Amino acid sequence: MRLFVAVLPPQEALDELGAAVRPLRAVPESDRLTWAAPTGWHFTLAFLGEVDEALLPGLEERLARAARRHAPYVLRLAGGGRFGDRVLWMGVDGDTAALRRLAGTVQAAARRAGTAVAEEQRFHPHLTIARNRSAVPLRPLADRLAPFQGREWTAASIALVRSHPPAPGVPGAQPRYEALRAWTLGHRPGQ
Ligand code: 2AM
Repeated sequence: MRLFVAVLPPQEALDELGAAVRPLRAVPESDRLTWAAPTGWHFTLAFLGEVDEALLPGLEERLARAARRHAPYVLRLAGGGRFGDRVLWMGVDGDTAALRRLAGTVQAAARRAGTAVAEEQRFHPHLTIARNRSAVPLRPLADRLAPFQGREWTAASIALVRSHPPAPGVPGAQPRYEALRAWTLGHRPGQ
């Protein structure tokens, strides 16, 4: 199964972003982009790719341990941007050093559990808003999202998410994300 570990922003933060993104959908030609469903918006900490089901118990144990070693930290959605003309995204502000450390721990945990976790050259936390396979320029959209500053929220958990691939041959079809498990940061049972 195709898995990744993510930070899932709270609904209020996603609603604010939704309100900022909605007007962009009215920009001419924006219907040629593939807009990620807001219900699946997330920040990926580690992309694990295809994982053998047999590795799941060990992976879950190591992710639980990784979560226990980190304290909750404060983030806000802020500063939209783009990867060339391929991806339109929202960035993150606040204790990004804590986010980066958490991503490092989660990636190491996934590696030790035997998954082929993607080696990050440079961790670039981003929440994908739209993907682009057309010639529509993303710059005007990214420029409109660049000043966005959402409210602060406390990131207090990590989630193991399964990505169900989209139906083949359906243009614009999207993967469906299913959160399998979540672990609270710094949480120790019985304390
Ligand atoms: P993206 O949004 O930039 O595409 C589920 O696919 C999540 O894993 C998405 O956040 C996606 O990032 C990320 N992802 C997919 N393939 C990846 C890869 N090869 N390396 C790193 N992250 C990947």
